[in-house]
Amino acid sequence: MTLIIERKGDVALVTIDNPPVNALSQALRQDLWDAAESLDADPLVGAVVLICEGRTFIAGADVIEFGKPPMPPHLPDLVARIEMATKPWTAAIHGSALGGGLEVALGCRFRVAVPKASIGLPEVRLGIVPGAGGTVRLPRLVGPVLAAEMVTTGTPVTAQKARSQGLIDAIIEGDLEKGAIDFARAALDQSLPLPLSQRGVPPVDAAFWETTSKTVASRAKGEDAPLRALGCVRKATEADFETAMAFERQTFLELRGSPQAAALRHVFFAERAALRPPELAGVEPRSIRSAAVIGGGTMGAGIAATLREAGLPVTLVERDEPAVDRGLSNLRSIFESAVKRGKISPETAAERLSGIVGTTDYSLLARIDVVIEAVFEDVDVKREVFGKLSAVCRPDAVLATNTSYLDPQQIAAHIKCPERFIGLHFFSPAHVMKLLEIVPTAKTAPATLATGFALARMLSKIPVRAGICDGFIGNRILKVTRAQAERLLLAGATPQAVDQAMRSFGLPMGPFEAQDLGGLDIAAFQRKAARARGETPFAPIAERLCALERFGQKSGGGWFDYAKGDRTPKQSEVVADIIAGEARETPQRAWDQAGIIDCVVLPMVNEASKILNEKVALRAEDIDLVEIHGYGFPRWRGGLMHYAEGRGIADIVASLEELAAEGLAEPPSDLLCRCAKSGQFVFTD
Ligand code: 3H9
Repeated sequence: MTLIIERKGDVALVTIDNPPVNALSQALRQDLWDAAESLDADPLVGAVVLICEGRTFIAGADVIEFGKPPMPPHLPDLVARIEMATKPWTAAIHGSALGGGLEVALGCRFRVAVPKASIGLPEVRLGIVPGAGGTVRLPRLVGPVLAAEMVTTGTPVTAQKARSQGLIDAIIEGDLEKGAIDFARAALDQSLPLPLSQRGVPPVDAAFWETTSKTVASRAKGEDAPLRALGCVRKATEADFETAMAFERQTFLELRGSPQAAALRHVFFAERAALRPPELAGVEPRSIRSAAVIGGGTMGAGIAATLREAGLPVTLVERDEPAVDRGLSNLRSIFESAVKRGKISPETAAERLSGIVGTTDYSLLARIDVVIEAVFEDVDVKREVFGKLSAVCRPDAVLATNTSYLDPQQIAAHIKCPERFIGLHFFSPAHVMKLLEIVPTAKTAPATLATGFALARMLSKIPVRAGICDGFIGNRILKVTRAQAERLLLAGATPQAVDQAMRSFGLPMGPFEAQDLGGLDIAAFQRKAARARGETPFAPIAERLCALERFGQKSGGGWFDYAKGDRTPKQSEVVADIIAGEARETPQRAWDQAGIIDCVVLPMVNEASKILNEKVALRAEDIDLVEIHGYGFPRWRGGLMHYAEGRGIADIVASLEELAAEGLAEPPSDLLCRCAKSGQFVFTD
């Protein structure tokens, strides 16, 4: 049973109980349909309240059913059935009313919600548009402008905004069930509002559609659903209700079967699975009630900010008082900028800052649960920090390093109780980037590893377990991206052409402009360390730029030139001359966008397959998450490995062989060749 019906005087209380998120499975749709029929027939019922058990109102259609043929009763019919019920329905919302959940609520005559509820149509995030009248009824309730914003971004609104825009009729403080029943009963004494299907849409200026289309297209970066969703809202303003409904349904069905929707569903489930790695089933994490960060630079301050956002008290340790002050000032800047961007209130910023103690005194860490080191990337400096930590911290406190490319086992070589040690690799800026690579050593205890994943959940990060190698998962693939980008320059492409091609693929930035933004000096430092280890990193042109102190935007030029105070990349004659000089020996050829993309992306797939084969990543979808959340790989392509499977592994193997024959890439790996037959990254030992 997914539904319970109780009588509360003349109000029927319909409670949905379909864990985990009350998604609208076929069984639930049928139960709701039957409830509408039986309650209409019941003379003792005057009104109906629809409420949910568990942590949320209806979170939407059941995404698991999207891969199967649609089964009746279809959601648009169910919403219409509720809307036409002879007894008025009131949706009582707690948690989230999302997608089909909001569409059901729009079919109800009234909507009430608790103050913390959030309400939205996030379908575009799954590569689809609302398919049960969301784009047609919502503009009739809140107007086309807010409706367009909600359906094209997928961002939910708060209960307060929903109330102010007429999306909900009341906010219920206190007990939702009682408040909703009282509301529904009181409404019986007033004349009923028209069902949304019978209302008109407020007019909107024609120029609005032109401007909004441009904004949506530029934000979408190759993703189809947002513009199609805008098209549906526009149709709702220009056509009658039935025509607009048919248009929306047609668009929904087309997109539901699209590769982009399949990719976005893949990411949706991968993100959730990432939080619960099967190898940690049954392992209890340690409790986390306090945290400390060692080092208040950009990385350390970002980590401290994200810990505070999760409500943890934070101790920030630096080597001397001026460094403590700088660390606290970095944190203040992070919070102030969040206030400026309207993300948090000044009060919240003050509260977050007041929860941070800055100190030089390690003895204050004696009772802390998790300590994260984010000092200079030097193994001796880090060892010294962990020497002090292992002397003062509790033996069961989790000690973590944020190193991005040193070997965590070397850092932890001398600590006491090494089973509590782990790598937690945050990405910069740590309070913004979602990815967290979790790197256990051979001695890390399962409970420590589980604590890393529990911390990721607390911080709303996407955790991916990574094995130890140079660069772990993400930076190891990034090295290949950058090397390939340079190979292209040597073979006749320009930095502009490479960046442009990668943006057309869906990346937010090309590899050269991204290096100019982050600074070329960091990678130069890593290459120096690699050479000291006897490796021969490939970056002939980047090395020449660094020798000229062209470190990127911060030094006024890198791969591109920059005018003072202007971040627009401009072609550089200096760089063009360096490339021409370095490319003297390399055969030149013309490059189109598809060729550039293949020359960058396919070697990334090749490296990723080695990472899988070496078990540095345990699952192909973990690599997808690393690329999406750490490097801006287009989510709608499903990540690097999902893209590779869709493109065809056999085709990739053949293309890599051609590139390798021209000296433009490594030959395909054994795993890639093995997977070419099945077309999937599934392998057995
Ligand atoms: C839609 O509605 C289309 C309609 O317009 C038209 C139809 C005709 N279905 O996120 P969590 C599972 S499209 C199936 O960790 P939280 C999830 O996989 C839909 N399963 O919880 C996980 O399973 P497991 C539009 C779903 O508390 C478990 O629930 N709606 C669905 O952190 C817990 O999830 C959306 O896009 C689903 N719709 O966050 C909303 N949703 O435990 C998507 C979740 O086995 N959902 N699951 O790993 C969310 O945004 C969050 O789940 C929510 C709760 C905010 C609700």
